[in-house]
Amino acid sequence: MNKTATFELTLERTIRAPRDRVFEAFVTPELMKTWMCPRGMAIPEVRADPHPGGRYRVTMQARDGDRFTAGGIYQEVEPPELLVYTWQWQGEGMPNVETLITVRFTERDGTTHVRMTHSGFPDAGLRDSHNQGWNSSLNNLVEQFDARGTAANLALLGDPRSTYVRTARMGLAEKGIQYTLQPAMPQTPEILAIHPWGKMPAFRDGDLQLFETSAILRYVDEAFPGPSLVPGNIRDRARCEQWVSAINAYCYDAMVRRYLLQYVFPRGADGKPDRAVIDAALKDVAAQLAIFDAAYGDKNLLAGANVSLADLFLAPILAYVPTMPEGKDLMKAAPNVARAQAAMRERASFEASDPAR
Ligand SMILES: N[C@@H](CCC(=O)N[C@@H](CS)C(=O)NCC(=O)O)C(=O)O
Repeated sequence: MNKTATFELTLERTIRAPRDRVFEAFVTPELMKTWMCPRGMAIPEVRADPHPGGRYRVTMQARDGDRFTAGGIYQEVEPPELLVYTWQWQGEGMPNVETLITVRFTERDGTTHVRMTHSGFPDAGLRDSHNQGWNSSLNNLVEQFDARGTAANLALLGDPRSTYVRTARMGLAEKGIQYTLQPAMPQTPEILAIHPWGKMPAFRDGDLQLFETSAILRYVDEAFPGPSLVPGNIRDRARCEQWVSAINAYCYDAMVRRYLLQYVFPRGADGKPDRAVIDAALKDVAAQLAIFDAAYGDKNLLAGANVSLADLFLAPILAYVPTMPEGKDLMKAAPNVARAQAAMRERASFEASDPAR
């Protein structure tokens, strides 16, 4: 061990599973593969010989194909209570320091409490980067045993009536991810603690905080398994991005801010909707629906062969249009949009994110 090393980190988790099964997940290669890397990475190779003096090796792979390998020697293996092993990164450019991991497994009312100490870091920076990596990995571990574990880590803050909140909820549902919806209104301290502009949604995954729906769903998409929310093909991916950007820049303004919200929160004289604002918005809404009508043609999706962020951004906005006085006529004039929206309404993610539920 490096004698000058003094930094260490400790992480704890309570897992709803028997202690021997949690212990196994730390030392059995097929199980280690399912969680022992930060979110968004995969483990293509793992070897383990869990007895004192035995070696292990874990290779992690990032989405861009870059591989990182760590390995070490088991010092103490006492199933299902204690595991002590050295940890050292391999390969050029990796920190050349041998550190030590101690994991204690304690039974608590039918759950297992895991306490992991990783010691021997020569500086706080290296300790902190490992802290992030292990936090993410241990979250994976918790979810391997109990999908409800995700809901304890993931929180989406906002009002379910917001189209952006619904977009985020649809994305999470499409991925099959459990999360907690924390009701919160814009500009409140809960939202402002994450979103400097005070808008919703805001998002938390453990210690990670994010704002902006697109960023939230990009993270969720890369960090979790499940169907991809962006097309695999580069042209379709660019088209997806094009529609997300246009919906954010033009459609939300016309369809929601200047049209829907004008009826819901009237700002005209006598507290009535401002007709001039609505009429101007209506022209833009009709023009935008015609653009989408042409874009859909005989298809029901905006980009690629599967539902993508583009569809998830548009569907919650379109869901409000027919509820407006002129909405049904607007939709009648755009039959491809009406058909594509009907297909989106059939999706479980649409139902699961229904603000009325
Ligand atoms: N660009 C943001 C837009 C979020 C947004 O405008 N949210 C609306 C609700 S749909 C909001 O918070 N409005 C309240 C406000 O502007 O204060 C995103 O993509 O998340």
